[in-house]
Amino acid sequence: MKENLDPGEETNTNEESTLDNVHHVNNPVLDLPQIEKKYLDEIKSYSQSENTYYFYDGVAKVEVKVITDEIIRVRLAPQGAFLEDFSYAIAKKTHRISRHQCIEEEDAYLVKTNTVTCKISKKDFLISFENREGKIMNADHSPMHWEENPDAGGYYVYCTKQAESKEVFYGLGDKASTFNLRGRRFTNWNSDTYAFAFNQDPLYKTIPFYIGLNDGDAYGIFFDNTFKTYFDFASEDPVKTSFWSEGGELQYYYIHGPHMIDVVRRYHVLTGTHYLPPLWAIGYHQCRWSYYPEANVRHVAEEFRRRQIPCDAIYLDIDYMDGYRCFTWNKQYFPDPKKMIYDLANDGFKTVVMIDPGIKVDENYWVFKEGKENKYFCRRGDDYFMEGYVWPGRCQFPDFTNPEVREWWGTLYQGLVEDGVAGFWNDMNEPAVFGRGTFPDDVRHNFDGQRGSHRKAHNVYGMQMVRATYDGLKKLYKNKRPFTITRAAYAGTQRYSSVWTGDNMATWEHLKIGVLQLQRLSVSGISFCGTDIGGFTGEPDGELYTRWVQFGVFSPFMRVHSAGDTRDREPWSFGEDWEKICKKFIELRYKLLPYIYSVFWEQTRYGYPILRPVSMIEQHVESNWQREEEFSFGEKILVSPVLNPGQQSKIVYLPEGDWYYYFNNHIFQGGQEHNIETPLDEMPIFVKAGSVIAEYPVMQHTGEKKIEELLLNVYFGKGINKSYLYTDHGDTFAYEQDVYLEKCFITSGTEHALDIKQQLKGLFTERYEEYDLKLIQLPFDIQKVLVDGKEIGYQKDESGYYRVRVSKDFEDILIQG
Ligand code: MIG
Repeated sequence: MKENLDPGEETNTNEESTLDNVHHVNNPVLDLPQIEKKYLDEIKSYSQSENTYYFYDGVAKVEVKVITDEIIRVRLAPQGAFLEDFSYAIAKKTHRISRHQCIEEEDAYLVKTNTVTCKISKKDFLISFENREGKIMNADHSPMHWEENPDAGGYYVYCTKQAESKEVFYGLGDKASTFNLRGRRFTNWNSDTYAFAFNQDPLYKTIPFYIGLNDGDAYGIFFDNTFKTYFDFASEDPVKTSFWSEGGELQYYYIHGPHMIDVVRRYHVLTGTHYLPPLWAIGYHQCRWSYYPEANVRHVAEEFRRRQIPCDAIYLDIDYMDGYRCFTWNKQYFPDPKKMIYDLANDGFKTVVMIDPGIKVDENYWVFKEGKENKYFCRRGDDYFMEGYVWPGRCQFPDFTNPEVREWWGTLYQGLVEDGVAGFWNDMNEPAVFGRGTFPDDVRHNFDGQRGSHRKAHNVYGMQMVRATYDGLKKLYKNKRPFTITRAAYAGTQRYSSVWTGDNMATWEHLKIGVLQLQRLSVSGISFCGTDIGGFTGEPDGELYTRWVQFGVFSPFMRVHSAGDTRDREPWSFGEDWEKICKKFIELRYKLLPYIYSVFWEQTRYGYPILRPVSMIEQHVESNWQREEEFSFGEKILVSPVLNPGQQSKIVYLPEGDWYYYFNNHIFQGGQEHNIETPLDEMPIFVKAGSVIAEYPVMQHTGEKKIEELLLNVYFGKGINKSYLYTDHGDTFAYEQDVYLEKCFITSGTEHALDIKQQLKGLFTERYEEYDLKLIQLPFDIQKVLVDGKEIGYQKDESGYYRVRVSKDFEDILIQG
């Protein structure tokens, strides 16, 4: 037996006697391993099971799994045992892979797909990803490492990548920071951040996904870890980009590009896309905290119609409830909600109401009673209920990570749905608790049977709430599409909801932050997003409000909202001059509806982001990497919102090709900057040459008019261009059974002719018979128009544009000069 030794002293005993010591010595235990950062060591062995490859250093194991030809997942098990393969973010587990194999070389293993090679170096366990030509897209700076967490259990896990000297980084969801994230560090911990500041972090959402762009080539990293996570983009050390977590597994996906838009598309392959919203959800929405009583709601709605300003939805914030009890009505303010909602609906307004997670502790309140009886509320480590104050007073909180609770929560909406409510707004689901901010770490969660403390469930709490909401509504509405909006989110939330950016401020700086946040959300998998137009807290003047409405037209979600203590915020609240401009721009949103709806389809069906920053449109142009204000909505319309008071003009960069200034159809040459006049009733909006953009007549709400003839604006362009137009019922799921129409217009223009071909896909039939083609800036005078071989007539309208009426079923139009 050894005596108590100085801990620093070397002991040269063999293994057997060491074990002996551990078993028999009393105090202290001499060879208890120190808690320190541990790194992967030299690879000792490797094995394979189908599309998964394992590498082992004698203690730790690394799994390299081929998910698709372009996506590879890496996982680390410090003691060789992986956690259960479970994720709230991932939409679908199995995908098509064409080919994969592992080749052993002298100093490395190469896991190869058709497009990517993941190289795992034997000696130091460094992992890198290469393209087919052997170019390194992304590489470890140090081997993956970890440190035991003796208090909570598990490990802090770390991954450190090389940051190339010119590499730039995008993504991470709602961060209120510069668009390029290089030089910054971020934390993901969903937080209720009223009146947040530029660079404040964390905010409401956790999207642990970023895009690296280096030397013109892009890739993505998705760190699927729900604990508090951190990202450092060459901030601590200019040659390193790292991400780490306070728990869970070191698990990340490498997503190949090299085009940024494909990285985003593939990220959507992993985490799903947005559901197709009902058409009304992409109209203009009016909100405030709060419209009540009923007479006020009706008054606002009437004013919209009287002033002929389009609007599709009106929101009821928390004051519609009885003492802030979810799923109840304040009968004093709303004596007959069903009648009110019915009348509003007749006038073309959908009603959207707020639902929070906090359930009032009240033995006479059915939701509380049901939750209590069924043990649906979250409990602390020592089994006390998680209680905290929110709007209703003392509250308990459903554990939305429990599938049974989600099921129940979904049914609670039945009454409101029967009352006619068309959409739901889930707030405070970070979760927010007055005073201490959120739940304490020891709160326990079901985590879909995986069990976990709040450390693990915090960042998915809001996502699981809105998932329960969406899934419940989907059943209640039968074949109608639900509309949901959430404040908190985790990666994958797009499968259940749209989002807004939370409690911003009525300042010009916040308008700019909004432009950054919506572009960022869009490249981070959450395209259906919006800001509180006008700013939540504080008072905008007419100019700020109006410029924000202009940006709102090109926000995927367009809603004005403001805090409880603010003055009126309707489009007419700032006087006639501003009202006129706001009206013009809200009308523009409605004219663009067929285009906007088609862009949503491209997101839902194909995973394309709705907003596309110039750095994405032209990633090969280095000067674009830092641009923050120009972005396109879909592929065809590029804007640059006006972000300063009194701004007379603005420098706008246009990507290569020709662009039409929307308000007068003047052509600007792209690939350069232009100084664009910015009078108050205009903003820089450009349409790409060669586009066919359908236009609806101005409607007061999306269901107001049946389209009798569809106007197609044809922006002449040289060469070949494709434009897509999508239509369907607008509010059902029939599109899942192919009851939709996806049209593709292929234009090809020369000095003397324009040819337009149409291809159709899907089973939906429109009620109108004809298109009204408006031919913009033809470089020739028309001599002849041939539709499917037959000559037809054409005219010039009062503004001098050629107009041609053709059957909607045409296959080919040849316009000859
Ligand atoms: O503690 O429901 O972000 O949009 O109007 C504030 C009242 C709670 C915060 C939301 C805001 C909403 C407000 N809510």
